[in-house]
Amino acid sequence: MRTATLWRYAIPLDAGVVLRNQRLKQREGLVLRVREGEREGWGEIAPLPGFSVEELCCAQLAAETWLARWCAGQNPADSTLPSVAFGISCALAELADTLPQTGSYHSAALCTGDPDELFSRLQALPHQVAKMKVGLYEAARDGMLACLLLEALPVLQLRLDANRSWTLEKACQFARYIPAPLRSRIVFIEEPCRTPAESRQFAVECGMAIAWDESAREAGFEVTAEPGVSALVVKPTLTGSIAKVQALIHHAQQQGLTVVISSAIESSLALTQLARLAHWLTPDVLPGLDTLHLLQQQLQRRWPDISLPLQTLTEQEAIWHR
Ligand code: OSB
Ligand code: MG
Repeated sequence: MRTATLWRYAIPLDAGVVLRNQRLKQREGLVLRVREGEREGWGEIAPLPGFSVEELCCAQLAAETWLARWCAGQNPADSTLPSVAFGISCALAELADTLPQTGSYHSAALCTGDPDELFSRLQALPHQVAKMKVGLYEAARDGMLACLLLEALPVLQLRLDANRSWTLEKACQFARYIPAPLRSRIVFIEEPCRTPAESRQFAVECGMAIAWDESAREAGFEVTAEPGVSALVVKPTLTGSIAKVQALIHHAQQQGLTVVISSAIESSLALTQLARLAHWLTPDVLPGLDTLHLLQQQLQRRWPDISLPLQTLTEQEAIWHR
């Protein structure tokens, strides 16, 4: 017999989490548990406001419809809503024991905010790989800060993410602050410019490697080997089922791109599953999963060695059950 349960969660976020110009106060999502015989599997469905195409209410409806059919013995096609397809596929993969247990629990350290605090944090890193958001302030400030960090920490590798905020001129202005000998330690800049065309031009003209993130999710965008493009950032919650994520990763790797599995600020439940996916599908690359500290609680499962309090769902009322 098959059964399924859905819970809804809300986790307060750190005051400073700003996404696409909106301040997000709490992270909301759904958690599902499926059972068949003696086995069970868990998944999380958490569309990210400003990034996901679907909203939570539609995701809930789609999940209920899908799960009702599954409980009735059918095997429906993946939901067209990426967060729903991803969450359900995780739960089914656990049920079938096809998502390996070992996880990549070290990430590129996400740096936001205060340069002084940053410095001591980066020094203590086991891997000396950090990711810094750029494009929020003046390109000159970003350039000087990146340069300062690279000079102070001689083995530090930096991934930068501009979230499409620069014009080509601003991006080139940034690059001018980085002396040539330091540039090789900027592994890539994610989405430097407002359009993919400008980003490509920046990569070629300024000789800095770029990575695709939001562009790769746009209709009609083809992930291919191109001059100056070194990596693809994959956010499964914004992409779809594990099978779809796997196919995309395989394709990008065949094209010679580095694939970085990354978070869409999921709770510790999905984040640990992303760590397992990363260890399985991109074993040689540090994932971009350093977002747990933005949340004030963990959910249902713990991230190793993190002391944040744990919220458990099994003692809360479910919103749906079959
Ligand atoms: O632009 O990569 C982004 C998180 C939520 C939404 C968008 C982004 C992110 C991250 C995740 O930066 C952390 C990472 O990729 O290392
Ligand atoms: Mg990005």
